[in-house]
Amino acid sequence: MEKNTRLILALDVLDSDEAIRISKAVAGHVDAIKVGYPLVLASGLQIIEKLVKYAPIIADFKVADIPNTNRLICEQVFDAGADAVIVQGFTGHDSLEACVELARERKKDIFVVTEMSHPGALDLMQEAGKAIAKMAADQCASGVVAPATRPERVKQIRRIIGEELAIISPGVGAQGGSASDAIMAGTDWVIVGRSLYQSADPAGAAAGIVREIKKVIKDSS
Ligand code: O7M
Repeated sequence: MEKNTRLILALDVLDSDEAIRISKAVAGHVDAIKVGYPLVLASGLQIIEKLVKYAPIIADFKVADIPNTNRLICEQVFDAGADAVIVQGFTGHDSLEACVELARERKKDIFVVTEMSHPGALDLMQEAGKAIAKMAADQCASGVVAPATRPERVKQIRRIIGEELAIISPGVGAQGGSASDAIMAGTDWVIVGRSLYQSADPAGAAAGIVREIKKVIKDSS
């Protein structure tokens, strides 16, 4: 994934025509499009090959199973044309290794969820977040998912994983997080859903976030 605009669209719409319309509109403003269960369950896995012409596709299936099942899932998703798969880290080193090994064979990417962005992540997930980040780094995953809603956690996770792995951060806009705070905390890409796909002008909304990101980077250099 090329680091250009540093913006990833979370395309949680259900209708495939709408998904294509929005992807076409924001192409050029986003470095990748994240598709997950809502769109794929409603439109089928073949939606991935329809969208991949607009941007690289990150398949957010938060894969969380035993190693063999994880590998089978990731195979299907890579075969469908996805460039990256998001997996959970809490299932442990062997489950993660199955995904990372396959991605290496296919020259694809795996992003590992550490701590999630919603309030309930504090109940159980946060405690394991740093250990998951370390495991992702030890296994040489492509990157981790860390919450834009808690920039201080992004900072801590960056310290743990170093500079080799990427951080992608959801929670900007509808969940209250800010793109500039997340970028300043050390995230590489912000993931934005509702603020883009519910906008009357998704391209304009995306361009606005990209401008904000570029400004904060310029101001801080
Ligand atoms: O901008 P939103 O809130 O409309 O969308 C955020 C997207 O990011 C949506 O697709 C969520 O499923 C996803 N997400 C989170 O919001 N929080 C997380 O901690 C993790 C993810 C995610 O993408 O996981 C990989």
